[in-house]
Amino acid sequence: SDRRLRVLVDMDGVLADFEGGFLKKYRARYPEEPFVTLDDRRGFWVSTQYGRLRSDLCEKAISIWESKDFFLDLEPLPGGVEAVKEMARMDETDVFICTSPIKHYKHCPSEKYAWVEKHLGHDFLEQVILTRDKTLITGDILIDDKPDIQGVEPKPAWEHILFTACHNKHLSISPSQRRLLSWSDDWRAILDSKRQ
Ligand code: BVP
Repeated sequence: SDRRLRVLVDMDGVLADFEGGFLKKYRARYPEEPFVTLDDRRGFWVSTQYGRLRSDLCEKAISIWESKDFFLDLEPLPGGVEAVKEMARMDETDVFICTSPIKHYKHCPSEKYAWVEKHLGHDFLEQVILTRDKTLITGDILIDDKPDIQGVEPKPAWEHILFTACHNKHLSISPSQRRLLSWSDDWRAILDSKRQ
């Protein structure tokens, strides 16, 4: 039916711990180099903040997520996998994982599928949307930790729910924008608010 609720859930920073996985592997590979603690993270782009710390650290940061097994090895963020499984079981609800792969495509896209299979099961691969432009995807809500989600569609169908992450927790957002503080927060109420 066209009254079904369609929920789009981002992967990195929402279901998978990109920031924690990055910092752990960066420190292991570059133990002598400076780093940014998760508490000091500001801005969505890790590479930009590392580049400001010292210009050569931008490419060192990029080398981490371009490496084999980076995306596959990311730990699930607390409660995310359980929440998405529960959403998928709800009546009149369709849930899709909507994630942007990096352009260094050797490992990332396949490892994103492998991560979903590992943590959500083989059948959930049906729900994966890889796109570099989330404005093209229609849905009622998009739960995503990126503050500014832009693309070619100026008026996306979804309401963006900002998922709180280390890099966005200090941002003041417009009064109309809603946040999900974590998967312990009331995501069910946000879904219910969009049902007809
Ligand atoms: O695949 C992730 C990691 C990558 O961008 C994608 C964001 O996808 P969504 O969360 O929006 O779906 N990524 C890349 C860089 C720098 C590239 Br140069 C970064 O700093 N942070 C980051 O997440």
